[in-house]
Amino acid sequence: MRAGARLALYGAGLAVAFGGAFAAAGAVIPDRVVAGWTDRGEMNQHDAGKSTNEAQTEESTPNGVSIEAGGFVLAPIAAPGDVGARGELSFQVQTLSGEAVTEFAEAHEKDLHLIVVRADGAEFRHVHPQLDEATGTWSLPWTWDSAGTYRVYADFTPATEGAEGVTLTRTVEVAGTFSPVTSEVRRTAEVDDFDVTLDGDLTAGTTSDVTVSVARDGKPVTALEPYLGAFGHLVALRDGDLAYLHVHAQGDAPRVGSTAGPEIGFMAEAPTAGRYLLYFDFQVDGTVHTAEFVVDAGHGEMHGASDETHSDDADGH
Ligand SMILES: [Cu+2]
Repeated sequence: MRAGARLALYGAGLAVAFGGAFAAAGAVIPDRVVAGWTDRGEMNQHDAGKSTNEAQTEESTPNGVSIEAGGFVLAPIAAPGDVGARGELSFQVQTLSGEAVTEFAEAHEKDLHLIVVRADGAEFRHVHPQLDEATGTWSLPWTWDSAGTYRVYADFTPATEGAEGVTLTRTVEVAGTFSPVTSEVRRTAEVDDFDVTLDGDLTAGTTSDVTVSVARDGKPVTALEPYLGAFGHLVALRDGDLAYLHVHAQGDAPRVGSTAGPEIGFMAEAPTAGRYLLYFDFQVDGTVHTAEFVVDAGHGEMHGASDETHSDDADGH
């Protein structure tokens, strides 16, 4: 199995690519735009010899819904089992033969990005555990704030030359009284003393401009600081299967001391119509904040769906 090629297709196929498929298409990416799967998207171009059937099958496999990908497995996660219990969250990335992986390639200033979110989209965390290079165990202090089923994502790049990024995921159950949150479309977020707004519509199968704007006390914030090598990070999860899309700001890495804002642009390509949960990380005055949005992607034009009635003037909804 050509793991690299398959991963490339994950990126392009799941297309949220929020940039990856966009890059693969050879289009021009504006400055300040964001692309997470650029590498995977480019890999896709080298894959032209693949049969259409094979490519289509693989493209339908979304990123970040499996414990296994690219020859790696996310081993069971150890974590406190109850709300409020202080402890540690730890895990290993292993090869298919069960060996712990101890070397990773740095991406966006970290060897591994850990995303933890409750299955209803609440309780989002984006953190960076420490690796014990002797054992291959990643860990960090951990306390759950609420009960429920959680999805834990390990987003990393293998140390092998030319390797593509891998996202593995597992569920973790946390005991306690569970109060699920029903997601509703939300384009503005109040986080700490910031008002953050998401503009732009998502349409399935097409690339859309999405802009995040940050204000404080009604004034635009132009003091967004570099964080993990970008002025802002966007994680997108597809509601329903929590397929994962980690997006970083495109363009030159910000210089130390430089700032940006109030707007950060992203390219978004939703693979399917329906709901997406977006988490925007940004840093001001040395503190990282996360704004949460919920948006619905509309149905785009379906290619090859010739046997379906298609209305070209269906703009009335
Ligand atoms: Cu990270």
